Amino acid sequence: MKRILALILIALAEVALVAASLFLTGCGANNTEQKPASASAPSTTNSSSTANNSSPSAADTKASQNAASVKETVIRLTAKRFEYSPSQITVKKGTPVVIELISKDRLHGFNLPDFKIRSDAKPNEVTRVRFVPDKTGTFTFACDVYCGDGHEDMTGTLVVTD
Ligand SMILES: [Cu+2]
Repeated sequence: MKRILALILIALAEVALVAASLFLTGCGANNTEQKPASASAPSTTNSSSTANNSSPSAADTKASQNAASVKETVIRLTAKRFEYSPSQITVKKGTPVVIELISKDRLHGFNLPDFKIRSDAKPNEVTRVRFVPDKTGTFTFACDVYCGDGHEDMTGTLVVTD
């Protein structure tokens, strides 16, 4: 009878071991389930590949930005005592304008109060001013850095057309 009890105990111990090993492999199975979850990291690389798909569209927006920069009106405006060249600029309403300011002699200013634009015009250095004219008309820009006798006459005209 003692042998039978011992066998039963051994059997129980084996069952417990099997149950424990099942539990452990169950945990292992959980781990391997987590690895497929980390294998869903490839799915995040899929989503990053969709991010790659969106980066071509970002390249598209860059292209459209390039197209927008093509639509920009770029004007080189030279300042010198006591005039701007050209003295009259004509741009289109709604089209971005980039004015590239440069001085031929000393520091001047570029002040376009109707569009709340002002900038320095420095010698040997291009200063860019960008704005979008949102109204039509004829507007005056002027030097706002005192540059000598005649500074007050240093003005130009911006014409914005439809
Ligand atoms: Cu001036």
